[in-house]
Amino acid sequence: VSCKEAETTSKGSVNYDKVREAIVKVIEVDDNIAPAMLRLAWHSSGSYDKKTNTGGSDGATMRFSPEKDYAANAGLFRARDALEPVKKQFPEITYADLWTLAGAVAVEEMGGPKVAWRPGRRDAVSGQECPPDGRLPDADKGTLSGTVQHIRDIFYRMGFNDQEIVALVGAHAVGHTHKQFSGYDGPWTRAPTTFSNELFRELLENKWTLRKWNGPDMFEDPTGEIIMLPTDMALTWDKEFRKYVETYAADQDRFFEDFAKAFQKLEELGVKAFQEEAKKKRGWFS
Ligand code: DDH
Repeated sequence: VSCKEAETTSKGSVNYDKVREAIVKVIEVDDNIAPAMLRLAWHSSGSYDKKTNTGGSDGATMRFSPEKDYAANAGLFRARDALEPVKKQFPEITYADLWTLAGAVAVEEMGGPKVAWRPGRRDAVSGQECPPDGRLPDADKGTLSGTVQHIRDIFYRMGFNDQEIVALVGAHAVGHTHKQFSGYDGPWTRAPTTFSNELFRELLENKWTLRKWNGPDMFEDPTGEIIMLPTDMALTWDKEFRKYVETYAADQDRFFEDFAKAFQKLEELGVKAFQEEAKKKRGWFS
């Protein structure tokens, strides 16, 4: 079986507005699932490598081992499982389209910007196409310079610049870290189901200290109620990153606009159908 034949693509007449409504219903049952959906979309897309044009949301390979068992993806079964009834209800949509659409819908439902989204991703049929482990960022590389360099290595590999990196990490305004999944513990903001520029404001407005505990190094505010990962703090310690932290802390509209663009780009990295369409548009093959 050739690669082409082994793939499945969203067929014909999926009513994507109806799929959106079904995703919203899932979020209405438990709004803590929205941040997990956003993270599922990010982790399925963020495995992209520009040089080899591999990884990314196309294929929805996180359904398979080894990718679903990578440490970075711990806990994402919550979002995958929550979306399973939607897939059952609309069997023609691919998982790859469903997961990325759910990311966009989650952002919107939490009060964030509208993220442009289009269908066309295919589903792989086995784990053979899984990207290698290690393509998603670690939250800590031991030193400030090592951590800053790591963030750039990971996101430049996907094709992002410093401004886009800071905008994307603004997603940590929502959701929690979970001791049982990542070893970290707590939310970044006091409104973890509201998409806003609050991550940037909290980063700049608090005095952050290392939490004294026997878990991994992380930072907490004076109340100990909200937290930052070393990679989040690094955005304020690096001069280039900090510029954008300050811009977004002062201007939520600008953050929303830049996040929506960067997130759409993230969700479309490496999608073969979109790449072919872009080539045709350039006229080389017509
Ligand atoms: Fe993240 N993230 N993330 N993150 N992330 C975690 C949770 C969530 C890093 C590490 C962690 C992005 C970037 C980074 C979300 C969205 C995004 C957790 C906790 C860790 C650890 C997981 C757990 O315990 O359940 C690191 C490191 C980076 C980095 O850039 C260096 C980006 C770019 C996004 C995005 O969406 C664009 C969301 C949402 C969550 C909350 C999930 C939940 O279940 O709640």
